[in-house]
Amino acid sequence: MKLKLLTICVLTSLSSAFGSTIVPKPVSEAPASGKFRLSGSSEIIYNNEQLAPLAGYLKEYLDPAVGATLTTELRDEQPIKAKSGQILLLLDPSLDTPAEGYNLKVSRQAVTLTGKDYGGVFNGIETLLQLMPTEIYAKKFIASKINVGCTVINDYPRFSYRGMMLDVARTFVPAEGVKAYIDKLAHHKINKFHWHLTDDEGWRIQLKSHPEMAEIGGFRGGDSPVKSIYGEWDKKYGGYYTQDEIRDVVAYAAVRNIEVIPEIELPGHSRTAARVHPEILCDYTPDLTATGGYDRRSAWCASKESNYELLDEIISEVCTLFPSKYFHVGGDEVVMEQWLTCPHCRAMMEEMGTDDPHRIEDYFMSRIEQILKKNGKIPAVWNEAINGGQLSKTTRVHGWKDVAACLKATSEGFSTIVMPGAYFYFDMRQSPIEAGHNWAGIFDVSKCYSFDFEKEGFTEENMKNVAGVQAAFWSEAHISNGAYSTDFVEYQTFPRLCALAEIGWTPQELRSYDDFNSRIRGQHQDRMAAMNIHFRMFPPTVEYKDGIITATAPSEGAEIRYTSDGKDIPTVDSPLYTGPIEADTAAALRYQFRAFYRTGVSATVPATPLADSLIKPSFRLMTSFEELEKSPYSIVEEYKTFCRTGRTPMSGDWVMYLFDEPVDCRSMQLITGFWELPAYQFITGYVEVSYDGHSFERVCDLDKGRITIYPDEGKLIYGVRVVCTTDTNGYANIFIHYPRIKPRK
Ligand code: TNX
Repeated sequence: MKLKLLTICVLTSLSSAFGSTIVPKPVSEAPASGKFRLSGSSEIIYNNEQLAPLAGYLKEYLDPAVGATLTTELRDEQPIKAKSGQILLLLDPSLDTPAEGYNLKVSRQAVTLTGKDYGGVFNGIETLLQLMPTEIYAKKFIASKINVGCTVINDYPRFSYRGMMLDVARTFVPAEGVKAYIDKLAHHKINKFHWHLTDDEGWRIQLKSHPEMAEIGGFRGGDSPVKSIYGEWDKKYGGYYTQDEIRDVVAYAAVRNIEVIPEIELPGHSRTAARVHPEILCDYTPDLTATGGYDRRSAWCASKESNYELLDEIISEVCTLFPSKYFHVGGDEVVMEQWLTCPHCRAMMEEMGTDDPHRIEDYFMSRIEQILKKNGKIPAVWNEAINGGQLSKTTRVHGWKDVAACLKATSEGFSTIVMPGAYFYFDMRQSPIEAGHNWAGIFDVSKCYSFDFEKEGFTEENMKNVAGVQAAFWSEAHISNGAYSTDFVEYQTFPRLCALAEIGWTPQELRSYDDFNSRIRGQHQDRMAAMNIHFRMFPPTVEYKDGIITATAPSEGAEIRYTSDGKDIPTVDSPLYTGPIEADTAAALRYQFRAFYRTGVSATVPATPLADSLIKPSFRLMTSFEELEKSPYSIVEEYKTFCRTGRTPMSGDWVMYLFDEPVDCRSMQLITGFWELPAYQFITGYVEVSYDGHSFERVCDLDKGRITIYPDEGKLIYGVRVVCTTDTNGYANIFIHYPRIKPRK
C-alpha cells in the first residue's frame, strides 16, 4: 500500500515537474524518469507498407534536427521487438482503442508507437514531435543528440470529425498557402479540411468540361463580368486551382491524415456562376436601378432542366478530384425571392401544391443528391437546407447559425458537424478593437474553449448524432487585411484553433481552461512560432494612473513595443517598453502598445481606453442623397450607429458634416461603409475640410472607404465633406457613420 502511494506520488510529481504541454491534451499520460536519446544513428522501423509515408514524414523533421540521415526500414516480421535507438511505427488494427487512437511508449532504449490505423500512427507522431524541443518544427539543426523524456501515452480522439473550413472564394489563397495551412492544422490533429471553393465572389476550381467557370469566374474587378463587391474594385484580381494543384493538395493532406471535403455552394451564393452563365438564373428582369447596374441575383433557377444537366457535368467532374465520400453542396442563405418572382418556379410550386419556396430548395437539393449518389458521394449541407423538412437523412448537416440549429439537426436524426458561429467562426473579431466580423460575437480563444456540449443542452440522444466539431474562416473581410498572404488567416485562426482541436480531441472531464491557457501561453507558443504560425498574442495590459503609463506583457518573454504619436501602430522596429512611462493626460492619449513574441503579435492597445478618448461635438449631416425614411440621419447625428442612403452612390455624390461649433481635435476619422469590411462604401473618393466656415479645401483621398485626418495644431474644423468619385458600389446604398474624433488634449 505504502509502495503504491509512493509510486503515485512520484508519478504525480514527475508529471507536474515535466508538466506535459501537449495540445490537444492526451487522454492519459504517465511520464517516467529517464530519456530516450535521438541521434543520427536512430532508425525508424515500420511494420506495414501503408506507414511508409509516415516514416518519411517523421524523417522530414528528425533528419535536419540531428543533422543526419536516419535509416528507415519496413520490417513485416511479427512481432517486432524494439532494439536500442529505434523508433518503431506499428500498425495494429486489433489495438484496444477507438479509430485514430494510439499508444506511445518512450523508454530509455526505444520509442514504440502503435496505432490502431494510419490516423492513429499519424496522431502518435504529432504527439511525439510535441515531446521534442519546440524547434523541431522549424526543420533545422538543433543538436546531434536530442533527449526525449520517457513517458507512456494512451490516447484517442473524442470525435471522429475535427475540422477546419477555409473560404478561398471571397479571397483566393494560392495552393502553396493552402498546403502550409493544412500542415499547421495537422500538427493539432485536425483531420478534416472543408474547402469552400465557390461563392458569390469567385469560382476557384478548374474544370475541364467547363473551363470558363474558373477562367472567367476566378477573377473579379476590372473588365471581369464578375463585379467586385468587397475589395479592390478597379483592378482585376483573383485566381483558381488547376486540377493538378487540387490533386496535389489532396495528396498532401492525406499524408497528414486530413480528408479534404470540397464545397460547391448551391443553389444560392452563386453570383459568380451566374455571371459566367447568366442563363442559369430565373427568368425575369431584375431591378438594376438601385445598384447602378449590378445584377445581384445569385440563385440557380430551380425549374430549368438545363441547370441540372450543367450541374451534373460540373459536380461529376469535381467528384473525380476528391476521394472524400462527402461533398458539401451549400444550401445556406438562399435568396428565395428570386424563385418567388420567377414564373417557371411559381408554376412548379403550384404544381407541388405549395407556396413555400423551401419546397423548391428541397426539390433542388434532391436533384443534386441524385447526381452525388450516381458518383458515389453523400451530400453535406449548411443547416438552413433542412428547413424544408424533406431532405434525406443520410445528408450530413453543418450547424453554423447557432447552437439551436445544431440541436435541431441532431434531434431530427442528421449526422451533424457542430460549428456555431458564436464559438467557432474565426472571421469574428477577437476583441472590439481588432479586425473581423462581429455578427456572431466578439471572442478570443477563451470563449472558444468554453464550448461545452452538456451546458449547451445536448442530451445523450443529441450526442449520438454529433459527428464532431469544426471551425471556419470566411474571407470577405480578409481582402482588407493583406490578401494573398495567410498572415491574417493565421492571426484569426491561432490560438483559437488550438481550443477547437482540444474540444474535438480531449474528453470534457479532462479539459480545464487554466491548464490549457498555461500551455498555449507557454511552450505551445514556441511551437507555433517554430511552425511559422503568425498567431495572435494576447494583448498587453496597459494602465494609466497618476501620470504614469504601465504596460504588462501577456506572457513570459513577450516584448512590448510602443508608439507615442497617436498615429502609427507599433511594429517590431518601434521603441521597446522597458518600464513605466511618465506622461501628462494629453500625451498619454497618443501612446499605443503592442506585444510581440517571435511570429506572434497582439492587437494595439491605447494607453487610455478608446471610448474615453473620443469626443462627440454636435453636428448636422447633409448629403446629396435622398434620406431613407427607415434610416434617418438623426441616428448618426445623435452618435447612435450608422444610417443608410436611399440609393447607390454615383460619382460626385457627397456626405457633409457641419459642426455647430468649430472642433479642435487631434484626429478625425470618417467612415463610409462597414469599417471592418469594405462594402457599402464610397469605393474611391476624397475628403474636403473647411477650416474657416466658408470654403473647403481638398486634404486627402479615401482608403477603402475611410480616412483619418490630423489637423495641424491651431486649426479648427468647421465642416468636412466626403466626396465620391466612382459610380456605384454594387449595393443599393452606402452606410454613413458618425465621425470618430479624438480630442487634442
Ligand atoms: C455567413 S456561414 C455565411 C457566409 C459568410 C459568413 C461570415 C454561412 C453558411 N454563410 O457566407 O461569409 O456568415 O461570417
